[in-house]
Amino acid sequence: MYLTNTNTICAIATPPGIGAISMIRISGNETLETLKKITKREEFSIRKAHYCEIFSNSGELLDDAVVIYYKSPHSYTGEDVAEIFIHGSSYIQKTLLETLMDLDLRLAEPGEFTYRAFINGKMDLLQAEAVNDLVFSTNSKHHNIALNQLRGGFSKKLSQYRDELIRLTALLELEIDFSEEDVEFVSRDELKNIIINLIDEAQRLIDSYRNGNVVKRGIPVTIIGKPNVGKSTLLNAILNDDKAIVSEIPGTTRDAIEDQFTYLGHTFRFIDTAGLQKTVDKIENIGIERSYDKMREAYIILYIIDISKFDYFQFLGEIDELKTQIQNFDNKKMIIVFNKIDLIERIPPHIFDLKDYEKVFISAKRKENIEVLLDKIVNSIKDDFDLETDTLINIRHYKAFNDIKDSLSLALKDIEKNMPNDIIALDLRQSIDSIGRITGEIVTDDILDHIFSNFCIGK
Ligand SMILES: Nc1nc2c(ncn2[C@@H]2O[C@H](COP(=O)(O)OP(=O)(O)OP(=O)(O)O)[C@@H](O)[C@H]2O)c(=O)[nH]1
Ligand SMILES: [Mg+2]
Repeated sequence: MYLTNTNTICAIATPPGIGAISMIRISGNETLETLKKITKREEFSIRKAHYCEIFSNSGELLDDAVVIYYKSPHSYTGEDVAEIFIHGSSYIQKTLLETLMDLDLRLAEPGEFTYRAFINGKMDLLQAEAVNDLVFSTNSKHHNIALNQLRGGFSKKLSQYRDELIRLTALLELEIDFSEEDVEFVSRDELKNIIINLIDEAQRLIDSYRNGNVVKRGIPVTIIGKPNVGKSTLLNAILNDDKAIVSEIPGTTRDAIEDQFTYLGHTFRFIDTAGLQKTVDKIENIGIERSYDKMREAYIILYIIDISKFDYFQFLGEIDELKTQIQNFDNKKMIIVFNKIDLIERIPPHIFDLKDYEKVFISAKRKENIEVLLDKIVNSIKDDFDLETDTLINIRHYKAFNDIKDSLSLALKDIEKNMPNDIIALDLRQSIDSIGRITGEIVTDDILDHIFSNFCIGK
């Protein structure tokens, strides 16, 4: 999209709308000239705050602003950059952007500033992706992983991994040059051991993606139960929003509805589902199939029961039914949520016979004990998501590490089959290429387009 484009670009970097302050960013060769024109000021020191008047193209005094000028290459993009802090009125923002465009600046595409930083060697692709992760992080774990990646912690590790592969490949290729003399620069056993260690490390990273992705997208908590027990009311109570339709008619929710919610530093994805019942209604049945899918996806299941209608033996039957539907049901964490406690005078018999289950008593409608439930959810995950900072959180990296593992496994097999050095070196070279795809040394334009188009404008 913007690959060959070298215009000077501009964008509002702060969130859209009205605010106390708004920041407009400029990057490219025309930055300094543009600043002079809009401020009617001749001198700008580098990386100093300047209090300036800003004029529109028609000469109208638009605002008093603070301007910072960064000279290439010491800037975010590596180009000349300016940051203009204006009052956050929509009129000022709009008029200043129009003025900049009249001066032949172009509106930046999403992620274009970071794209330029990547092209100009200010960061590798992994770090550029981490910028986006950092911007979108909603909890400390996702934030820590993204920050480590942005600051190059993971890139450094990758480059050590890559150096080791390059060293091995070079030794193998050197042996080819000396093939007449039958020398061995690295013993086959040593080679095998190093490759096994590298495969183990790749596998550890591949495995880390499962929890890394959960932390990034939110830990899935699926709300299930019979129709009309108050599942949607509970979702709304947790989100403090009228996200899901609630009614006294059983079968109100037809399709799964979900939203993120962060509590005590954990981001959860709460999923409300269609009530489980036997029905001939075709649409409702599709919804119920989806409820099962969402249960399979769940890390935690909230099983909602209308306490005023609780029936012990019916409940045991329902759990048996779920076990037949959900393969690894016993491995999931489940909390039984007895809802509508406002309707009863005393706890029905048999409830305390359910000793093996975590239980909470709430009134979703009156928003009673919602925090007790949330605390139980947080307690149930214990330290499952205390992740290493080099956890994979990006599917692109996950796929690349699978490729790395595959080519290293092939190398191992080829060594065992006593294949010639050049074949083994080829396997190793393939894994080196896969690392290059992560850091962006080998990358196609469409991959770059895809990565940067998910960014915010102005970043
Ligand atoms: N008294 C009382 N009524 C509740 C409570 N929670 C929900 N309700 C009522 O129960 C009825 C059903 O609530 P919903 O949240 O739509 O139930 P649901 O489980 O989502 O139902 P389906 O979508 O049909 O599966 C509504 O009339 C709610 O107002 C509660 O804590 N106390
Ligand atoms: Mg519902």
